Amino acid sequence: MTDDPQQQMTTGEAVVASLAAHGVDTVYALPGVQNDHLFDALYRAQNQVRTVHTRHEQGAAYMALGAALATGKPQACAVVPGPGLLNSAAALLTAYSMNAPVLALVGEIPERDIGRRLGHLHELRDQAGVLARLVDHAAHIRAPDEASRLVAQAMRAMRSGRRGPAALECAIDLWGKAGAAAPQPPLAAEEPAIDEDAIRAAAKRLGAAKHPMIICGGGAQDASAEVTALSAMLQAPVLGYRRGRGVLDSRDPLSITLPLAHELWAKTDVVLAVGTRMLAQQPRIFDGPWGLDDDIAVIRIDSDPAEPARVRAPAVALVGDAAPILRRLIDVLPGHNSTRSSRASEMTLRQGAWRERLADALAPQAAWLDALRAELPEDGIYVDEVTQIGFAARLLFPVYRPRTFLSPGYQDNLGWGFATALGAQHARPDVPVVSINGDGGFLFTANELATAVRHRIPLIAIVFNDGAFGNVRRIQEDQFDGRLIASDLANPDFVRFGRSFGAAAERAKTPRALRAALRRALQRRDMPSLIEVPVGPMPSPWSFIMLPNVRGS
Ligand SMILES: Cc1ncc(C[n+]2csc(CCOP(=O)(O)OP(=O)(O)O)c2C)c(N)n1
Ligand SMILES: [Mg+2]
Repeated sequence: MTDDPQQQMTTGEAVVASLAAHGVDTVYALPGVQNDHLFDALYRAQNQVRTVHTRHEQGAAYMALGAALATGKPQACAVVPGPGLLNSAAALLTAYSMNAPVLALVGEIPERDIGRRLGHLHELRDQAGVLARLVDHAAHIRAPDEASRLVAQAMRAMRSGRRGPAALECAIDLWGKAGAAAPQPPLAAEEPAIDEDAIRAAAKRLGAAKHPMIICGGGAQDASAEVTALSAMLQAPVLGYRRGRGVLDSRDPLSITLPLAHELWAKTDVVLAVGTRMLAQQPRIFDGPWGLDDDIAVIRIDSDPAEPARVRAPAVALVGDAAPILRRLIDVLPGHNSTRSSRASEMTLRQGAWRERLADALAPQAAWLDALRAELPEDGIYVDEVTQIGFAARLLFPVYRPRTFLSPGYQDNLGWGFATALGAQHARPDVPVVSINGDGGFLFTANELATAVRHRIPLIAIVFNDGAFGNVRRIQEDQFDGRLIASDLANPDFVRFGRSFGAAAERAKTPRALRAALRRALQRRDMPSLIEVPVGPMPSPWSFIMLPNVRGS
């Protein structure tokens, strides 16, 4: 590779140079013959782009996802075609549903044979069609002189409109093809102009609101300062459930989770929804909704122009990146808003009552989460899983900063957590990352302990071991008269399992022991730690999550 734009380079070299030009410093990858020339380009570019190889393509794509979520910046993974791509598909699906900028570099069979069904190694019928269903932006690279333009376009697509993953394919015989390649500078993201009429309309509605509420989703994670300011101006509670946690610091009396938001919902008259699908409130899926009637005005801020009216037409729609839109709203609101008296004492009382209720109803989960919160520093990152502790954390784990509570959103796919957390820890070596897991979910990607050891990634993984797909088992007990099927688990000895990889591993049987184990793990900055926590069945969180309609429609 060279700085001279006239020099010859291979397609692989041109792609890697373009990634570096876009600030991508890592490719999470698993090699194979179709991508040999890409990996040779990565070899040559090691001073600019690190290659972190994993033990399964699922791990590579989840690591890129975790890195994207923890940093808010585009990340890349590289996989072979066919089975390699399909192995990464659950992570790409999750990146799509979470609007996370993950670029997948995907190999292909020889260019001339695509579509001929000759039976090439890793051939997947209509791979381009599969990719087009997984991501919004996909392209096929055929030559070095196309590579940097296609990388730049993919990067722009991942940062424009609804954010999300992209894919670039290249055939086995074209990664190594040499030619002149002119580097393409990054393209500016396409950002719509802010609709000033809509800003005024939103400011009027909010200024006149008696009981406003702000609802944050993942799209609000980079607008924490703005949401905090607006919340204070309006004395509006801010709901964050899964992806919106941490936008408003949990220590703020106005920062609320599902149950308290539901308590306030019947009276709410104006909602400012920031980067959220409003899954809990709108009538669209089975778990909910809380209801929307004509007495509630909803103002939607979303980067996807199709989202605001997808279920129900909003009172006002503002399309674009949340932070600049909220800043305009903050400028204009004072002309329509009066100084509001503080709701701090009222909200503190309500918070206290719910904390007590949840800590009582979900006592075992709350005790383990208290131990974790007590040891995890303020800027430490918690990575969620589809497990009893995770369901409770979404309701009661205090979160202090944006991008420190990574939860998978509507996919809620079991087994996403450990490898995603590994990517988060790799991309944020400056802060500790803790991955919580059930024994079921952990073994989806526990093989990546080998990656953690190989690349010296100091992730802390806690495995809550109840010997079961506990959530499934409880449903079978409660709703199917105890006809248990496919929900019991035969597990390894997790401590010996972790140690066999070279990780530090120990067992903690009480919350106090968990705190001590976490303190020891937090000292290790060049090796992963695994803490097994043996647990029994836990009380159901679902009555606090699937909340009834309180508005009639
Ligand atoms: C990809 C995927 N497969 C299956 C499920 C269904 N599912 C939800 S929770 C669960 C059991 C989780 O078991 P474990 O990780 O041990 O957590 P526990 O409920 O025992 O705390 C299953 C199978 C899912 N959410 N995602
Ligand atoms: Mg379990």
